[in-house]
Amino acid sequence: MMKISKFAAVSVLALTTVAGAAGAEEWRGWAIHPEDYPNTVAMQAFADKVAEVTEGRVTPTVYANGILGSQPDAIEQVRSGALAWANFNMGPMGEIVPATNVLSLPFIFRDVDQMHHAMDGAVGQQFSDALTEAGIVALSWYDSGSRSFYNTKKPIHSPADMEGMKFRVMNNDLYVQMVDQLGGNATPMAYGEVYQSLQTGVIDGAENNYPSYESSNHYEVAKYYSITNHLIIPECLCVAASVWEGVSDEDKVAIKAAAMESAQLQRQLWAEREGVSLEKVKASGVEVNNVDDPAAFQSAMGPVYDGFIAANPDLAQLIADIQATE
Ligand code: GTR
Repeated sequence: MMKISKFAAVSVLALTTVAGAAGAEEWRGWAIHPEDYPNTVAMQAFADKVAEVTEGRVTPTVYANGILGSQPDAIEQVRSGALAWANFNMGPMGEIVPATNVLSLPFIFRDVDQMHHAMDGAVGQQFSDALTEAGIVALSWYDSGSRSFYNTKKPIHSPADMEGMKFRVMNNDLYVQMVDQLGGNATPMAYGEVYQSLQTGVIDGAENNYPSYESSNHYEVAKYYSITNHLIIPECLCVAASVWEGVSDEDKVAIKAAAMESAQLQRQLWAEREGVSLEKVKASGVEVNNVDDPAAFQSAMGPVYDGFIAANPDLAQLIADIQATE
């Protein structure tokens, strides 16, 4: 089901769940990455497992490569129930579920381990609750490493090097503020448009983790990757709340277990892929550099935090909870 023509994908776009001949319910799933990407592989493993444990009552399918639309559009489609399930990054989710913006604050997590501890415990539950209220049920959390800046012009060593450069960011005003504070110019843009925009000079750079930088082929046109690790954003394996409500209690337990297993697999594949992607981009001539003073990037974020807390005083505790996580 993962290989599908654009025409076929579009023609089924409006159908969330389709009752099959034997009464099986098809769950159409949105995936932004290619078939061999850790997230997509883990989604397919989830799909296979769910079909097995529900004895075909639920048969999730995976539409890879963002063929069913951009991430902001897909989020809306899952909310409305037009799509049954997806793997979403929490970045573009902030515009819809304000609490998830906390996960888009630059340097909110010390490292990926801390992110896992937080998301797998009580903190993660708070985000799940906020998502459920917006019509999206997070069944488990995937890894997305940490994001750094890359560009077509030169290595970035300090924020001053970003002066005057135009960077694509995901759809969230916090990222615009982040790039502003670093001295660059931000352009929110869909993931699928970045390659061409880098190639034609519409933008000078973007930011992402190694696997996305590599699998999207952005490294072919933006040859400088500077390690800032400014964002560590978890991703969910999510189901439309309206679809989830229709599942029996027994199947819910089995599907939730399959989602936890899928997340374990994703994290393992992720760890492997990060190294593979880094080697691949380096071998192709990409210059990867450490920045001179990582703290200079972090301290520039003061106004972003101040503005955020002033506008969202109710989220200050959640920020504190994350910062207090081991
Ligand atoms: C990737 C993430 C995608 C998408 C993309 C982007 O790392 O897995 O869901 O958010 O980044 O930059 O748009």
